[in-house]
Amino acid sequence: MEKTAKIYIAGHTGMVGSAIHRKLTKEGFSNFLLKSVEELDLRDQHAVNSFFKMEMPDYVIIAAAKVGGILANNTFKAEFLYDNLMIEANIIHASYQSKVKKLLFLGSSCIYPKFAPQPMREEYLLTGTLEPTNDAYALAKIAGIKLCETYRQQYGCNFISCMPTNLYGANDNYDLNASHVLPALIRKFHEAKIAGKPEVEIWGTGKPLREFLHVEDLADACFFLMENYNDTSTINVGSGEEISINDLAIMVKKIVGYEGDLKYDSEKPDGTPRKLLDVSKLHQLGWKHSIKLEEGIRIVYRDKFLNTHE
Ligand code: GFB
Repeated sequence: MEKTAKIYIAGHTGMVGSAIHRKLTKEGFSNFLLKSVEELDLRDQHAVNSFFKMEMPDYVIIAAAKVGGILANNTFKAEFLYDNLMIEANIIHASYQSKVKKLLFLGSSCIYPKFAPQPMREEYLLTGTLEPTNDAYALAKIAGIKLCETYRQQYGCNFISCMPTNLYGANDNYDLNASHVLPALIRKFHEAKIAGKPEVEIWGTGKPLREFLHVEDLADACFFLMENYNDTSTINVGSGEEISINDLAIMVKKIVGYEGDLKYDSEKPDGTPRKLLDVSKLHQLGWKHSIKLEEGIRIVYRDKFLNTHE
């Protein structure tokens, strides 16, 4: 990308979009198009088309999405499907119409089948049934991948997609009913420590395995892909390392300095048993993550709850 290029980051106020904005700024880009939800409702096709016609961005990164943890995904399926379908379809079609030079669409590792062989390779897409707690979100994200593929095949658009694993970092959501597991655990342990509570509730059995990537690493990977990747197939972005929810809880407990017990609530869903991305394709291209999980959690905890910089 040329340093003067006009770059539209959809979703720049969210955890992912804001990290991408910081990364590109650090790389010397400054000609950004940024619109808040109040300024531009991405579900509104007419508004999106007018915005693209007027602004004519050179590059587009779709980090806007309705996202959430296992409970939100399982409860608000209609919004997770509708909002995400509308956002991506409107932006991708408008990008084609206004001849955007390159577009990056971000999906999620939940697009792969629930019982896909592990680690999950890109070609396992659409080879089996989805995990029911997030099938609506996954279907929307699969549609986004296919939009990039089909606009490339039919119209020659340079639209790529990448599938990040579970993310964490600055600007995460800490609402316990909507958040992902990591911010939830950090908040629960911190509040229990302050209140002197004897135990902290962990959802499910603690047995599922998850992979985590710091959002600064994801932003770095997105820039790398904008510079180096132009293929039809989606590409996984992860650390390639997994941890059980139980071990994660023990790690967060130690970092926060909480001394009470863990109490598992098996009434809450576990979700998919294992979700590890095969990141060999990205590694072969020359990109690897750099923030280790324990270090990343320490940074997040310090910045969000301690307000001290060691
Ligand atoms: O992060 P999470 O909500 O989403 O949950 P998924 C991961 C695991 O942590 C599940 C357990 O097994 C949860 O039951 N868990 C334990 C908790 N305690 C808690 C807690 O206090 N809060 C939460 N949220 N979980 C999401 C998908 O799946 O992953 C999305 O729903 C998306 O579609 C996202 O793909 C990346 O990893 O299960």
